[in-house]
Amino acid sequence: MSDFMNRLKRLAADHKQLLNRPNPRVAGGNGQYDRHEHPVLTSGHAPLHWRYDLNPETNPFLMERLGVNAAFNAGAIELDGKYCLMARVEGVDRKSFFAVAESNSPTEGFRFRDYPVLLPETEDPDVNVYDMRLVKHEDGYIYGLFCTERKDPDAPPSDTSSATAQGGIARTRDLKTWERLPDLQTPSPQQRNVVLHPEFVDGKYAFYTRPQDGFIDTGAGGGIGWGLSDSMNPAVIDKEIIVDEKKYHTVKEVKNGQGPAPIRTAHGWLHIAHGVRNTAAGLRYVLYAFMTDLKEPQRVVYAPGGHLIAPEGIERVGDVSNVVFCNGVIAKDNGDVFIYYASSDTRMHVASSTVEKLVNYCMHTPADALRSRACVEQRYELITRNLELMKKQEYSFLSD
Ligand code: M1P
Repeated sequence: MSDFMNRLKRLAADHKQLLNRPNPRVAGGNGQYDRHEHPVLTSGHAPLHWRYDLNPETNPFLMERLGVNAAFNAGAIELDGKYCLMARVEGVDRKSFFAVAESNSPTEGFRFRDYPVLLPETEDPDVNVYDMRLVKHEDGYIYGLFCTERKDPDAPPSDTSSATAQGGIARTRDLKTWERLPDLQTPSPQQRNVVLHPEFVDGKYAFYTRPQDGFIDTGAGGGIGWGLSDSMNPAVIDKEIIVDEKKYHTVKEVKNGQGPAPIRTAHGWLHIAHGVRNTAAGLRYVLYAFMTDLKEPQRVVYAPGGHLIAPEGIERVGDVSNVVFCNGVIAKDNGDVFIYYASSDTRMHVASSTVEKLVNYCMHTPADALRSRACVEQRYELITRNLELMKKQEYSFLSD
């Protein structure tokens, strides 16, 4: 057999092994959720026929011709009995694009479809698109809300990196055929992390936004915003209010952003978001949770302090290290919740939980007390209650 064929067979065998790798839960979690042993999607999951020219005549060394650098920040939806991830796939040329990976299992066996999404453009073509939230809206469409990035037209010629970010919108019924709609218009100069609320509010489309003055720095943009629009074509928000503000000396001190669309529960809308703080080693992104009122989804009713998921182990390292980011979650009718989160702008993971556990976490975890002394007082209260319990016979093993 030729070297070409030998190499291709080996590549195919390795790829198959990666795709079929079992992904058991990791025991010993903190009660809020369980991690799983392996990432659910990586650059290595990209099909060989996306990356290699498989013709020995034109590619005698079987080189990668269009490499894939990363697969991360995936939207998620359950459709026709399949778990579908809308991954942000990044080519080695740094451009991101969207691609659906699906599986019959929520935690393993994800395979990309044969082709990535050929997203229609607006009259002002996107230079880069990323971080799609998939929202099944009560109007019957599945909306894809994503960030569309273009070079800043006001940047001086010497500045070849300033960009502008806006909320891009497309819709579909089957994740195959896409209709591109005009970008969201808001009073803010830039937008990222725009998410559609799944239900009408006062007969209007409701959006979570993240107003920002600059591309990286949110400036006066004070946190996760909220606004209403009469239509989706075009979607126009005249007035933006802040739902969940960034706050000094918390996990969302520098900025924050809505994750996936919130989950409807009996006790309110359950939100997963990301919070960012600065450190000597750069920005640190963690996930946190909160709940809003069922009738007024813009009103926070429970806000547990601190992070829900922070990067751990291998998750801490990647193209943009010390980052976890979530824009996809699947909540099943039986109450199971699968949180799809990316680590360090490189790969996708899943954490398994339930609506019951996450609601309990939100309702009964103390809010951030915002000062060291007040936080110690919170802990004193917990310790004192526990020490009382520990006097009982059935707890004696804790003191042995
Ligand atoms: O690099 C970390 C994340 O940075 C951005 O998120 P935010 O706008 O909240 O800072 C996004 O580019 C996101 O894709 C990326 O994971």
